[in-house]
Amino acid sequence: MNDFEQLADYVFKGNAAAVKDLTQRMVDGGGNPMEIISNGLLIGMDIVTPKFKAGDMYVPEVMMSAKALSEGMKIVKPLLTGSEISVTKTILIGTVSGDLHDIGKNLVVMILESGGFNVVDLGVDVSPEKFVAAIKEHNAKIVGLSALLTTTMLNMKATIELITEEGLRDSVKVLIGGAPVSQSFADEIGADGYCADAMAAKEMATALLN
Ligand code: B12
Repeated sequence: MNDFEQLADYVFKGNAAAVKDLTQRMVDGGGNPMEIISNGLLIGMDIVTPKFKAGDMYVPEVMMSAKALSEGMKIVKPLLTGSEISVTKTILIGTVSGDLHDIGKNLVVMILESGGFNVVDLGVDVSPEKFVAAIKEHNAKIVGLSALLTTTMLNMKATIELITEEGLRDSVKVLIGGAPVSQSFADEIGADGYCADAMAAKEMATALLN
């Protein structure tokens, strides 16, 4: 196995410490950061995705792989040059007002990062105003809203309404997710898409930006 294959295998196996060590060694040895991402780290996650979909891997294992990947990303991301960063598109994500659930959202963040997206995580209990301010600040192309409560899912609607009022609706796609929401709810509130899980979020985000 060469270093890239070894790195991919460590990501797949969720070995965060080994990913961190090997990524650092590759960087110290003069490895190209973009190649380390594309030919190593992301390849590992590409092994995980179909296995998760087929039911051969479960959420905790996917989270370990995603955590391992993010350890590697932390080392190489700061080394990317301006032009390399600008090809990665920015996605904002947050759990809507009144809602403190973030396990699913965090999983979505990790999987989107594994897909090469620049993800800005606004955290939990994020007001419509905060979403709008962040869209402006980061020039985001996609905003992801998470809600786990039947009461707070209504704040997704309020967030989309404010995005529209602020004249930003044509420049940003809105994705929603979380246990109580559905495609029909997405249609009802005028979201661009609903995703049942993190893998679907990565696929839909990729499709929306292409
Ligand atoms: C863990 C948990 C908590 C933890 C949260 C910890 C944390 N840091 O997140 C704690 C203990 C704090 C908590 C608190 C409460 N909880 Co709670 N909680 C849960 C529980 C058990 C699991 C949720 C979870 O993490 N699932 C695992 C993740 C991986 O799945 P997921 O969130 O669905 O995310 C996936 C997809 O939905 C999707 N997705 C998620 N977000 C997004 C976003 C985008 C953009 C996209 C594209 C996709 C996407 O991708 C994810 C990954 O594949 C659920 C029950 C359940 N089985 O769902 C109850 C549940 C959600 N909680 C519930 C309740 C009632 C509460 C409380 C009100 C309890 C109370 N009385 O205090 C409080 C509310 C606090 C608040 N203001 O938010 C109810 C909600 C009922 C309802 N219909 O509204 C549930 C359903 C439990 C129940 N059966 O009663 N909770």
